Amino acid sequence: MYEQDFDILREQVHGHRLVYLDNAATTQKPKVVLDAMTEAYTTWNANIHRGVHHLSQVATQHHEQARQRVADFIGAKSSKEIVFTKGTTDSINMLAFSLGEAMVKEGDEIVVSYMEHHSNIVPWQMLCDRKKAVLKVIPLREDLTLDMEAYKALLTDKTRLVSVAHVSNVLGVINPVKEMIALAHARGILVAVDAAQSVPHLRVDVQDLDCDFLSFSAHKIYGPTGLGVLYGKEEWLDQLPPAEGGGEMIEHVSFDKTTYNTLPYKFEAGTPDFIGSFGLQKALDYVEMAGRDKIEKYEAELTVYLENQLASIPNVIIYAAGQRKAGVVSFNVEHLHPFDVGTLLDQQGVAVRTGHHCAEPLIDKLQVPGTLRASVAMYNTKEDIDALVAALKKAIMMLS
Ligand code: C6P
Repeated sequence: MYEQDFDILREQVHGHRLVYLDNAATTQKPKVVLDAMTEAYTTWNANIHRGVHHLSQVATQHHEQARQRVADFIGAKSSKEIVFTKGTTDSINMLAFSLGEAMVKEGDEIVVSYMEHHSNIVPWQMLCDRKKAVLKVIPLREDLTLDMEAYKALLTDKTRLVSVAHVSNVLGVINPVKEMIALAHARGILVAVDAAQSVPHLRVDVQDLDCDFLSFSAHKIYGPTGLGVLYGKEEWLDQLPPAEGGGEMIEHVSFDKTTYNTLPYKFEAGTPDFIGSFGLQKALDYVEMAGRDKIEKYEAELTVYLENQLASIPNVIIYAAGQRKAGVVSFNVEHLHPFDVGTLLDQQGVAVRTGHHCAEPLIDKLQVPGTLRASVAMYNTKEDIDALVAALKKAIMMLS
């Protein structure tokens, strides 16, 4: 559905219709988002929160409306809890620095899982190095879901924070974050959710989940690149120090003492991406207009169709087969290198991702050089999946 709103989907690649199945890496942008950003640059571009002049006030209004839009979209109590960042990676780095300064000391523990993206591993490793804290890892079961018994055992008096992906960018599996949050909270432990792969596919409500922090990227939900969101409960954001200094994040500056701005501005040093936030607002409007429940149901069906069609091809191995997934399926072909298969798919116009998907610990665990990963968005169709399957059969024939 809605493929007519995405001009890029009419492009040809190597003489074939583009079949874009790399949406977990980034989604394409609908015309309304592109037009809105052009309109912003051509009619009201001016720096925000700074000028008394008309354009600056219009731009400021749009940026703050976008913040409210994001708050409503993820069910935050207040727009003060929405910090604009450069993306999920930036959100998690900012949180790791800030929370580390305020709440982590030598010997404390941070818990992540085995299926995390590097963005939800490395910032915590860096924090642990800085503070002499310890990183603990939730293992996976045979079926590649989180070992919840092991998770419970990892929560101790030393645990300061759990940071976990809602949806794995490699396996597509949906982790039981609500249950994990309740278990952590029962011991007074904070939880951060990496929602980069869930917000685009599932109705995520931060108050329902009761997460303390949550991150996602605009570019994975039909919005522009270079913009992301860090949600934090007001009571925690209030207690954390800013991660970066500069304009915008201050109240008063003097060489004797600088005081910081109120929430969320104390976390937004420098000129924010106010054109990007307008694009994200339009992207979220677009998703809402299409119907979030309708999209979730459609993509869930498409993902099952994708997995079943791939599984019907001899020698195709599906990872976390049969698990409920959100838009992502990883697979390999026995005895074939994923790069070779991916290259032959590309030559037939089919875009999938190959490699370790920035989740090397998980890929090492699977004992493979990488996987092929197909990921769907609201504009993909069963015809796209059929095209992938036909191209894959041809690639296997050529390589065998
Ligand atoms: N995953 C993928 O192809 P950024 O790059 O900051 O927008 O998002 C980082 C990130 C964090 N967590 C998860 C679960 C992710 O999937 C990603 C981005 C892309 O899988 C690019 S590596």
